[in-house]
Parts: sequence; C-alpha cells; structure tokens
Amino acid sequence: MLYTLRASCRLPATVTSMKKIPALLIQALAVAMLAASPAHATHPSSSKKKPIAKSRSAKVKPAQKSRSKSKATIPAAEFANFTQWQAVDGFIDEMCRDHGFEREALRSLFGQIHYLDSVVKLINPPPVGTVKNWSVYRARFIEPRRLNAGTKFWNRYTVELERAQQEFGVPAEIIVGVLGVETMYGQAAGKFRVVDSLTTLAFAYPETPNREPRMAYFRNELKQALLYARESNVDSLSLHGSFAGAIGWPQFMPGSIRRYAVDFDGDGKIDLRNSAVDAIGSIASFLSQHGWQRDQPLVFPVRVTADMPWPSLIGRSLEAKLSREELQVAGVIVPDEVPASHPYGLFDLEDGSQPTRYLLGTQNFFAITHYNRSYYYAMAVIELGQAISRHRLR
Ligand SMILES: [Ca+2]
Repeated sequence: MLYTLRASCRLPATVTSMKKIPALLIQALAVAMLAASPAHATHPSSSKKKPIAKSRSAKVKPAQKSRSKSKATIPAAEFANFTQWQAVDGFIDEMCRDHGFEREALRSLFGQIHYLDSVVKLINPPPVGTVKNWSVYRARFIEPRRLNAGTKFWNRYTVELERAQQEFGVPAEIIVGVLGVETMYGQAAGKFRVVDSLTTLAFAYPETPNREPRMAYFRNELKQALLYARESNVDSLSLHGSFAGAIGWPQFMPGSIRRYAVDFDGDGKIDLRNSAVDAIGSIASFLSQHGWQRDQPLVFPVRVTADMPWPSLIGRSLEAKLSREELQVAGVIVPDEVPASHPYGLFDLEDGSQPTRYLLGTQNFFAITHYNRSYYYAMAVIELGQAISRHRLR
C-alpha cells in the first residue's frame, strides 16, 4: 500500500483528530484520485534529471481546478505546535545562520503555522493503474467558460501579450493557455496559506516512495517563501496559494518567483497575486529560461510501426534530443512537414478506450513541461491557447 496515508502517525500527540473536511475538499480528492498529481510548476532541478513519470503524466492538479468551482474555503487545519518539532528547529537554525533571520521571529511564525491534513491528502498520487484519458483531461480545460474568460483576458491585455512575445519570443496563445489552465485567469489562485502548506509538506509529507526528495523540495520552497516574503516586504502568513504552495495567477512556486518572475508592469515590484501583467511577463520569462525558441513549431502528430523499438524512446526525458533519422530508424513514421533541422522528443497520450496518440514535441513543447511535468498538461495549454485564438476571431 504505497500510497496509503500514514502521515498522522508521524505527528506529535498534539495532532489528535482529523477535523471535518469540507465537502469541496472531498470532491477535490475524488477528482485527484481519478486523475492527478501536483508536482507542480517549476521543479526544474528534478525535472532535468529524471524522465517524466508515465504514471503521473495525465494527472495534474485537478484538485485545484475542481476547487476553483467552489466558493469556499478555509482548508481544514490542525493545531500542531511546529516549534516543538526537532526538524523545524533545525530549519530555523539554518535560516538564522545562512540568511540572517531572527530566531524569535521565526519561532513566533512557526507557532502560528497550521498543519493541514487536507494538504497531506491532496499531495498523494492517484492509485497505480489509474486510466489516463486525454479526451477527458482535455475537456476539463477546453470548455466554454474558459474560452470566454481567455478571450476576455486576451482582449484586455493585447498590448502586454504582444510586448511579452517581442521580448521573450513566447506567443500570446501560449501565455493565455498557461493562465487558463492554471487559474482560469486568476479566478482560482488558491486559498491555502502558503507557509501552512509548505511547512506541512516539508515536515509531515506522507509515506510515499519519493518522500525524502519531496520533503527536501518543499523544505527548500519554504525557505524560498520566507526569503521572498522578506524581499517583497510582505507578511509570509499573508501569502495564499494552491495546496502545494504555488502562488498567484501563474501559480509559481516561491523559488520560481525568485528565479524567473519579472516586474512586467514596471511598478517596481513583482506581484503575481495582483498583477496580471507581471504574470504575463513572468510566464514568458520562465519559458524563455527553459529553452523556448522564438518561432519554432510545437508538436507534430505521428504514427508508429508495430514491433519496432520506438517505445523505448517515449518518456526518456523532458528534452527534445532525437533527430528525424533516429525516430525513423526506431519505427516512427515522420511526416514530410517535420523539419529535419530540429531535435524532437516522442510522447504519447493515452485516451481511454480510444487508440493512443503519438506525437513529436519540439524544444518549445518541452519548455512547457518544465512548468508542469506532464505531456497532458502541455498539450492542454497548447490546445486551449489555440482554441481561444480561434474563438477571439469569430
Ligand atoms: Ca509589478
């Protein structure tokens, strides 16, 4: 039972019972079990090293999406006095030693941070064997409400989207696609206190095979959140985001804000929670710094030949490294329109009972997977952007 929740047994006695979980969270959990995992945006260090995990590829962040439809929401919290946790103490030591924080201020902060049982539940991957279904996944995003919201957003920010394209080479439809999939144009940026989520995940991550690296990841993001709050002169307790700690319109993790976000409206501060224009520039900056190339294509559908070695090429990495010739030798039937000048990566989209789709992704396609490590996610971004582009011109 790899994915059984065992976090509660790791908590001190102060965490005794699970409070009632709001109905919307139960609903969100059900969706999460159906389809997704939130290894969200911007975990560049691991995404560069590891091949994409096929078991996770169709299942990103539905919990946040479903939550977006509801109004509610203070997530279920438990009192856990984190200041009594040895690991937290070590973290406080590190922040004082390496970053000049004051011990008493941090102890006071951690005294106000809540353990969130709901976060521990939401972070769990779906059961092994969950059926992936591109058509179902796609339909969650390419739907009338999002097309209308995306059209409105594009029309309102036409000038800024064009400026981002000029500066970073990333087309408007990709930025509009990302913002639509992430938060429906700021409508669902998350209501969890970021320090609650990140502290919970950094110190009470559930028992999963990847627990240690994930805890290290969230511990670093907690550090980044505190640094970001200090640099931006905001109260860290005031930061709200997804259950995994992603912030604002584009759902950047704190480390990504510090590394990739830009002040694109020129008001002297980076504010991804309140400035759609900062969000536009920051998404373009992020993709640019993850290899986006101006004016390159994105994806090409291909067919494959039975009993050839092409399956070994699928999901090897989040990079485009294969030449046309290598793909053809492995049994991929590459259409003439696919330029020989670029490298590609082969990926598949399982589609329930329908035949699996096979596609070649360029470097630009894989830049989007650095935002969220999922082929399904990247395709949804692309197709939503294209659909909105058509919708606008009707
Ligand atoms: Ca700004």
